[in-house]
Amino acid sequence: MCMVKYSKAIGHQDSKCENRISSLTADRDALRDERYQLKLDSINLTKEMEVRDTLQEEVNRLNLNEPCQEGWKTFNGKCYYFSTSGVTRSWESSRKYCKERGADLVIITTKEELNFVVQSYRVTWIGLSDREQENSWKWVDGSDLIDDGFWQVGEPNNHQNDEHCAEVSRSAKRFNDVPCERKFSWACEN
Ligand SMILES: [Ca+2]
Ligand SMILES: [Ca+2]
Ligand SMILES: [Ca+2]
Repeated sequence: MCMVKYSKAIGHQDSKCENRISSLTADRDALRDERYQLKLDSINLTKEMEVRDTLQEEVNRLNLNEPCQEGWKTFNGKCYYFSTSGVTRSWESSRKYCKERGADLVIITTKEELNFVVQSYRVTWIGLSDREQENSWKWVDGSDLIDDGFWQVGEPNNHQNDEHCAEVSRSAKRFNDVPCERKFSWACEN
């Protein structure tokens, strides 16, 4: 054990003790470095575990035959809800229904998805509107409508300056802008 001894000149530790102290200091620094490295390892490990869990959830979802909530349909790995036949809502109210279930109104980005959605109802609300800025059509996730090939001929026409929400119909298989307060069936996507 290192005892602090004083030589005749008071205040001078003996050199054996100094060596011991510097050795302990080095040990302490090494432990600090090690602890820091362990912390980094632990952070990385946590991140890796999070990624692994997410992937595992995705694998489970894909392996199951019923990957979506009860009553929802699967299409290309996404889940869709189609409102009960005969029940209709305004665009905003339809959207609220979807959001309360962790989803949003359907965003149609491919011809396949369009065909999948239009077969459900005569007229279905979709998550597309120009409510914020006239003729600037945006999906409910904030993305712009890039492919404008899905409008019916002559649409969107903003009839009577009061058409700011979009629907698709089974007959037209194309988008049309209509007043948002109208009541239609709706489709959610998650
Ligand atoms: Ca979609
Ligand atoms: Ca409009
Ligand atoms: Ca229209």
